[in-house]
Amino acid sequence: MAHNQTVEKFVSSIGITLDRFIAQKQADFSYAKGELSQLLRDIALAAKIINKEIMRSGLIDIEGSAGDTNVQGEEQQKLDVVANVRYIRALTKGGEVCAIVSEEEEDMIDTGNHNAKYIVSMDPLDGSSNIDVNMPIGTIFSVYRRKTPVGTPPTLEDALQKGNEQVAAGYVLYGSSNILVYTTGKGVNGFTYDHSIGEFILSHVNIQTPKDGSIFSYNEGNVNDLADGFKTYIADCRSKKMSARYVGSLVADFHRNMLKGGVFFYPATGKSPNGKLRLLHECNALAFIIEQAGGKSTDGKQRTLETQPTSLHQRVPLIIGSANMVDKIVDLIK
Ligand code: P6P
Repeated sequence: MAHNQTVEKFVSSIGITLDRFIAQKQADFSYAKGELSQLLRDIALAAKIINKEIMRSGLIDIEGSAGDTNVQGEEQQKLDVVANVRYIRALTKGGEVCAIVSEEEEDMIDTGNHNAKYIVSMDPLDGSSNIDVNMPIGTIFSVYRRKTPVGTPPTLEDALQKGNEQVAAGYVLYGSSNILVYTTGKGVNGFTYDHSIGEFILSHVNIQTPKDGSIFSYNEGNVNDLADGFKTYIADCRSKKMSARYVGSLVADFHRNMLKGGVFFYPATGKSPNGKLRLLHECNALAFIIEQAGGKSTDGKQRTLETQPTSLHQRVPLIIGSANMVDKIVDLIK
């Protein structure tokens, strides 16, 4: 093998790291002075740490219940609590965030960084009941510019912003491989984690979701609770022999459907009259991402991103994915 081919084999480019991509894209925003870039790096750091703990969760007694319930009344898993602390610490120490709205925290957290411009809403570890059975789980985050003056304490006005006010949104999927996907409103890009060098490397450029798909995702156990329009849609999917795929981990179902084309829906049910998923911690971020990827997200009546939040832990019905599939469901449930 010629010298240069040998050398080439060992010195091929690792690709674009997340840090370098963020820096390059910072130029997209004239007002940006690096704070949002630093914020995204802080999230990526926490994701790397959480990833390490998830991968060893069966070995370090970090699985199972933390013996407490969160504000949702759901049993907290140990990793829920660990992830919550990791992200809060990373964002607080990073200094770019004045407040954090976490699914695991009853109230908005004032980080003390009152000169910071941004606020983050997040679900530190979604789908955590899947941890003990090695199913994929995820982190979901939204970034907003604060409404209150810099230098003052953050207020609920900063937290209760519509999803269309987001400046960035993303998720981390801890799955067969780990991928961080985010948007700042100029397209959606995915970065796969290379454990050997501890870097997220650009792997999915400008993700666009198909307008149609052959995957539908919902919890079959709720079918008797669903409005007739959903039952009609489900029957139609079955008649077309579409694939029913439901992991029970929102980030995993969302990511697969976005890449392949499909629709996920968690409507109002008897047990969850407003739907189960949280507007601020989960739905707004995924709605921003899916719209940037050419898809749609709605509660059945209005775009998810136009919903005015009224409380930190507000739940909303969610229909999200390929545009034509979302449209069809909306037409049927009208
Ligand atoms: P169900 C996990 O608890 C979660 O919040 C999402 O990740 C997931 O999509 C949904 O709930 C699953 O809910 O009622 O189908 O078990």
